[in-house]
Amino acid sequence: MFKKMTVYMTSVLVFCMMFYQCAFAAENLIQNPSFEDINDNMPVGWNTWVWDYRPGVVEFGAEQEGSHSGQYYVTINNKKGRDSRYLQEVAVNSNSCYRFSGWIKTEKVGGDTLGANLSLEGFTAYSQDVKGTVDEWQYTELYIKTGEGVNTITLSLGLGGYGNLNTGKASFDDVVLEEVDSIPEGANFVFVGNTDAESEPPEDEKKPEDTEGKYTWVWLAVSVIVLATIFFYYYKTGKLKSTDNEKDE
Ligand SMILES: [Ca+2]
Repeated sequence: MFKKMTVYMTSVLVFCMMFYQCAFAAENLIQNPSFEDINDNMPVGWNTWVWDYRPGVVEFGAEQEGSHSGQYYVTINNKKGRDSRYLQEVAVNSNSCYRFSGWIKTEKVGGDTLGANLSLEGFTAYSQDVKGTVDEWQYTELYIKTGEGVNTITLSLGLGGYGNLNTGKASFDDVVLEEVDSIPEGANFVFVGNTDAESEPPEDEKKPEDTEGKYTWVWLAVSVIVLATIFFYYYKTGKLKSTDNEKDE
């Protein structure tokens, strides 16, 4: 009987945990984020942009050997100093926080100016950039906060940046845009919206609230109540007593 009850209680706990995981798992908002959907050597869902475009100066394309995951990743090869990017417009919620992350490696990227990075089109805030020749995939991220009335943002995977023209080759794989509850203290972030709000962060940002944490407590409380009810039922019907006797034997 005691064994039966333990199994039942464990099942209830596991169910609660699984429900929590499914209900609150973050969703990647990017289309074709690992670049596995390739058409004519270009990633589906992404556009390209080059400052001072001239034929043959910049090569965009998909490669297969040494991906971070899956079969493909994408590259930018600047043969002359350029600001070159893959761009994708993504729908977002206003007054929300996001984490934009991805993996980058480089070949012979100039060290004197901005290297390969993640950013947003139209903004001069960048993720930690990667320069020189770096064979191992490097994780990099940039937090984003959207203001009132902001419905879309345009993600940029770039080599160089505004006023930062660079040469060499940059590779990108496994980019993720996910909504987060708050921006970690001291994290690099870009505010999209009314610039007045940028100097005076909204109230919820000054006191970041861990809503995910709150949900965890709700589910823990529910689990405890369910378990307590079962326990009480067994105690009341006297089954628990016989269970203890069985255990003692
Ligand atoms: Ca991939």
